[in-house]
Amino acid sequence: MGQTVRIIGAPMDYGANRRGVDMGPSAIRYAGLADELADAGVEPVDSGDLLMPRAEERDPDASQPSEGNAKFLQEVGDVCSRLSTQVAETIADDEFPLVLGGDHSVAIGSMGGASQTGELGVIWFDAHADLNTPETSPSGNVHGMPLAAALGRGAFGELEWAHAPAVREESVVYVGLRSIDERERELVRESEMTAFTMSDIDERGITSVVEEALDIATSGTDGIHVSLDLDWLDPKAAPGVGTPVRGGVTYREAHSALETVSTRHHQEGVLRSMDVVEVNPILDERNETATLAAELTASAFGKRILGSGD
Ligand code: HAR
Ligand code: MN
Ligand code: MN
Ligand code: MN
Repeated sequence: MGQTVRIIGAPMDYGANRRGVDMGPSAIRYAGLADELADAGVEPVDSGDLLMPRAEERDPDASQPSEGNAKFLQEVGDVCSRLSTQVAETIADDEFPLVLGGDHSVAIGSMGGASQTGELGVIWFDAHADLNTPETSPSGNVHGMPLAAALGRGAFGELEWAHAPAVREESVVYVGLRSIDERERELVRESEMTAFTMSDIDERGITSVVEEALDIATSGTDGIHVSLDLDWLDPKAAPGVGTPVRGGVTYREAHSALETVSTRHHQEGVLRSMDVVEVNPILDERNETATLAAELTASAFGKRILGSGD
């Protein structure tokens, strides 16, 4: 058996605008994640879920934005602080942390933990830029802010434990970007981050784009974090997400992208951590999106049509 992959469930929905993503970890497990990972040649171990109070049980008044316009920042900060510790311990034990969301704000914890053992590169497979701050966010939803938090941008008082920045701009690469707020657009253009939009994928093909993303994210870093937001895919392939955006990658392009990641990982051991987020079983059709999440994760670890490995 290969590497041990430790599954860490983070059933958080404080960062999203609608309920349901808290059921993501169960749905992805139910879709056969452990068997898929075993098919990929790695050894899955499941830590279960991080405990968290349900959003309905929170006092809405106590959860009023304390920093600009950010809902439930206190709660998100508490969960991500615990998640970060668990991710860091998993890496210290020579295991691979695979975080199941939950909404995308869990990535603040994943990146916070993964960055404790050296310079971290990040590949962000997402329709969205997730670069808002409590000041710029049009929605107040923290799942639109995790990259800003990890880069140490904006006033995230509750997240001071994160010792941001967890990542540097030049080591962050977007793949598949197609929905971006006006302020985020300016920030991306001014920054040293690399953004491969859907148009780049149209022009160059997914494999070439992901190869270059890997070159950039691995350059000058000790390992990379892959953040897979299921709304990266076209809603036809992944209907069970809270903020679907037309024009995303196809089923095959998604597999190809993650297969490209695993090929590089087998050659150079580049992957340090991963999260799979935004699966919303309430909005899904027959657990299709959760199933896809499990399959794509297996592709990232080396599952192939004709078997596993290199
Ligand atoms: N940019 C918008 C906001 O900040 C939408 C965020 C969309 N949510 C996500 N992120 N699923 O990837 O509210
Ligand atoms: Mn330990
Ligand atoms: Mn996202
Ligand atoms: Mn998204």
